[in-house]
Amino acid sequence: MADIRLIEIKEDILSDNKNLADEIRDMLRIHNVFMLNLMSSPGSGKTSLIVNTIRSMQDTRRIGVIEGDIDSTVDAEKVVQEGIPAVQLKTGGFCHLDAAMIKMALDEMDLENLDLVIIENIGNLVCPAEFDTGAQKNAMILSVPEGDDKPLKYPLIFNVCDVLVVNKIDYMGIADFDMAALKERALKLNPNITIIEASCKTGEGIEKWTSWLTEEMNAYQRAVT
Ligand SMILES: Nc1nc2c(ncn2[C@@H]2O[C@H](COP(=O)(O)OP(=O)(O)OP(=O)(O)O)[C@@H](O)[C@H]2O)c(=O)[nH]1
Ligand SMILES: [Mg+2]
Repeated sequence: MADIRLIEIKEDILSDNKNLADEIRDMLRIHNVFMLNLMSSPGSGKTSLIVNTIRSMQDTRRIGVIEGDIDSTVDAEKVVQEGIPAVQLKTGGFCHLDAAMIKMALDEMDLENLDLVIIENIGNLVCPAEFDTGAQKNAMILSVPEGDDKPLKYPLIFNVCDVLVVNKIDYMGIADFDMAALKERALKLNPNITIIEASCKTGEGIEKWTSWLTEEMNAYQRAVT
């Protein structure tokens, strides 16, 4: 089984986040690595989607994962069980990941032997959206039990994301969730956002998600080379 590298963040080292994020993108381009920043509330399904993605794509893409958590290594353990290298960033209270933290994690990774790095950001709909991590694309999950009103309450995260996965659609009919209203609200904030309905439990929509990711990676690689 792969090891978990553990980095404990002791202080907020944010100085010039945007410049460092751009430097990270330059570094990733040199190594031809695509990085995806995955954000959502606690429990909406980030780790589940990462595990599904690994299972669908690991035969064709070399994947690494950066796990961000205030404490614990439980999510990183789930990733290494899939045979995938993981770096755990323990933020010790910070509710977001910033470019400096991601740089520390990437320095621990063998970028020469990776095609895709997925960041599981801290479970939170507010702070993570404020920090550019250096990822090529931002993704978010909203799960059905959280409600269709979240774009009204947390607009920034919908603005900065390229794709929205509406997860736990197996709860439709149980939860009082208006999918059409959710889509209208999300698209009003961000007309370019791609919306994918999925369930990490039943597997519905996972192929659409991996197709989106594969297309983005292919477009990136065409631009890099
Ligand atoms: N019914 C159902 N349960 C799901 C689905 N996706 C995830 N879950 C469950 O939801 C719970 C939380 O999922 P995680 O993947 O750990 O969520 P997370 O976003 O990584 O959570 P944090 O890392 O704590 O922020 C787990 O019990 C999952 O099994 C889904 O599509 N349907
Ligand atoms: Mg998780």
